[in-house]
Amino acid sequence: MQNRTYTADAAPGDSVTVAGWVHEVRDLGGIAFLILRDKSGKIQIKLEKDEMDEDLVETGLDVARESVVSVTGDVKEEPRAPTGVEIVPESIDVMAEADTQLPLDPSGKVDAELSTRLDNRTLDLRKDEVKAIFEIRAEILRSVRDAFRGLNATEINTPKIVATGTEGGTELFPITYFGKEAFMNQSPQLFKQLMVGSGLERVFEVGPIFRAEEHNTPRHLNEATSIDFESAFYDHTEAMDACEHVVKAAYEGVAENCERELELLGLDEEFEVPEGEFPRLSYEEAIERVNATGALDVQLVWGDDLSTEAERALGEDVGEHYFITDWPSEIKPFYIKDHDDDEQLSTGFDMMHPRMELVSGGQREHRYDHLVAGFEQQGLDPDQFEYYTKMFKYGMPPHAGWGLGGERLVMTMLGLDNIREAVLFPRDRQRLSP
Ligand code: ATP
Ligand code: AMO
Repeated sequence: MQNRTYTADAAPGDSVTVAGWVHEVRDLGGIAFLILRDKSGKIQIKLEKDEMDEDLVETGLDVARESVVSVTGDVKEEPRAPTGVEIVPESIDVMAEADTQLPLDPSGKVDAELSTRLDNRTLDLRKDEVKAIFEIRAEILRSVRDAFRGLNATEINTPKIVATGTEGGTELFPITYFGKEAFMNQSPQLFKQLMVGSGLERVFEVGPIFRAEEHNTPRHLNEATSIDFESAFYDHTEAMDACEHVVKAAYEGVAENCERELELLGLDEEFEVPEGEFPRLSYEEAIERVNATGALDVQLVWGDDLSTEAERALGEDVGEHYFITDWPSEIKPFYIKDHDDDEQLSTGFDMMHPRMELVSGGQREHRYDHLVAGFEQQGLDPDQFEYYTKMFKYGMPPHAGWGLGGERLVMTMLGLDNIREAVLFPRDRQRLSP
C-alpha cells in the first residue's frame, strides 16, 4: 500500500488512506465512531448514519473488532475527537475480518494471564504498553551497538551449533549433528576469545545462548540473548569500564528516544539513567555485607556462591548497580585468569542490578600452559578443546571481556516482574511453541 498514511501523520485538510485494526466501534445512535489503530497510534473515523452512504456506514458498524481495514477519506479538525482530528470516510475496505471471539482483549480492558498472552503474542502486542517493551528493547540494542562501535569494537556472529560447552557441563542442550553429538551454544565465550587473537582485536556479539537451566524462575530463560564483549590488551578493570559505559548508553538511549514508550509503561517520572561510577566491591566485602544485613539464616563463608537471597539482600543494601570483583578462583570458570600475586583470587567480576546479576566477565587466561592446566583442574579434557587452546600457541594477547544478559537488562530497566515479558516467544521448561 504505497499510498498509505500513518494515522499519526494524518493532518486536517489531507485526503488520506489509513490502514490498521478496528480498535473499537462506538455507536451513539445518529452518529458512530470507528477507532482505527496502527503502529503510530489511533484515529477516529466518523460514521454519520443519515448523512453518509448507507453501505459505507453499515460496513463500519458491522465490522468486528480487530479486523483489518483501510479507510480513505478527508481529515478534519475535530476538538471532540481523542486526537483532535477525525476522518470523514469515502470508502472503507475490510481487508481481513476477525473472529468475534478473541482469546484476549487487545484493548486491554480485560486482563489476561501471562501464559494466555504468550500463546497469543500477536494479539498481545497490539497493546500499547506491551509494544512499548519491544520498542524499548530494540532501542537498547541499537544504543548498545552504537556504544560498541564507539569503542571501536567489531560486531561478529559465532556458531550456535557447537562441539563443546563452556559454562559447566550440566546446562547443555544436546543435539545430533549428522550422527555426531553436538550442542546448542551456551555462550560465545571461546569464539569471542579466539577473535581477540585475530586481526579484529576487539569484538562484540548480540546473539542467542541456550541453557538447559534446572530451575523455572522469573529470571531464567532456556534461550536468552547474550550481549558479549571481548577485547585484546584489556585487563579486567578496563573491561568493567566498558561494561559500565555500555549499560549506561542503553539507559541514555532509552531516556532520549523512548519518551512515549516510558510514558505508556508509567515510567516517565521515575526513569533514571544511572549516574556516577558503579561501586566496585570485592567478593570478600560483598559476603561481609550480606552477612551484616542479617537476611540469611546461614552466614556466607569464603568460597560460597551468592544465592538468590544473598543477591537480593546485597542489592537492597547497595541500592544501585555495582560490581563484585576478585571472586575466589575455585568458583570461576577455567578461562578466567587468577591474580598474579594470589592464585586463590580471580580477576572474574559480576555486574549487578539491585534485583539480580546482569553481567559476568573477567580477564582471561592467555598463557597456554596455565590454560591447559586450568582445564585439567576443572576435570575437562583439554584435547576436546584443541581448536581453542592451540591458538594460544600462536600469539594470543592478554584480553578481557564480559557477557550481559539482554533480557535481564530490559527486565531490570523497566521493572518487569517476569523475564518472559522481555522476550517475544520465550523458551522455558513448559514452552516450546509458539
Ligand atoms: P452531530 O454532533 O454531528 O450533530 P449527532 O447529533 O448524531 O451528531 P450528538 O448527540 O451530537 O450526535 O453526539 C453524540 C455524542 O458524540 C456527543 O457526546 C457528542 O459530543 C459526541 N460527538 C459528536 N460528534 C463528535 C465528533 N466528531 N467527535 C467526537 N465526539 C463527537
Ligand atoms: P554467565 O553464564 O554469567 O557468563 O552469563 C552472562 C549473563 O547472561 C545472562 N544469562 C541469562 N539470562 C537469562 N536466562 C538464562 N538462563 C541466563 N543465563 C545467563 C545473565 C548473566 O549474567 N561466558 C560468560 C561471560 C563472560 O565471561 O564473558 C558467561 O556466559 O545476565
